[in-house]
Amino acid sequence: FFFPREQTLAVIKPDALEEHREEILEHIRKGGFTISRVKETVLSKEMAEEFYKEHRDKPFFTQLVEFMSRGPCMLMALTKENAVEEWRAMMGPTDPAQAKEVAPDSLRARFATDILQNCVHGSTDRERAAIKIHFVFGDIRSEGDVAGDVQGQES
Ligand code: DGI
Repeated sequence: FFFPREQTLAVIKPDALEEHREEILEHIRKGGFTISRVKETVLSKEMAEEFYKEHRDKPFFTQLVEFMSRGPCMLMALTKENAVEEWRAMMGPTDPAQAKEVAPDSLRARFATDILQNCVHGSTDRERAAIKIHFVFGDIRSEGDVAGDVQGQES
């Protein structure tokens, strides 16, 4: 039978990919997410600007783009029931200082450097998740993608 499952776009950012890749991937698996698509790449400045374009008027936009394009990111489509909300919960609040207060087990509490270099990204709603998954993976399987468990996405 068809069991609808939700997808979100998750990113392990350059600060964390170097140091905490295995621990974060372990959290993702233990949290019951399926990694349906994955791509490891260095974002160009242009891609980072497009990815975070809703923040283009913020004072930290230039820093954010520099940081996101400074080294390899791991970009993933995560599939699970209620994936958007559950991945945001696993990430914790944007600022790791706040994360340590309110969500000490979250990824940002444990692995983020500061409010800018905060180790992971996750979509805030289903519509944005769909847009970002399309932006990152498009319709064509590119090199570096793996075929994962895509149960629940078909028909
Ligand atoms: O969805 P989030 O990543 O939790 O947060 P967001 O969409 O408000 O911001 C996107 C990213 O921009 C965030 O992960 C890190 C950076 N950022 C957000 N607020 C600040 C910030 N960077 C600095 N330097 N200062 C901020 O206040």
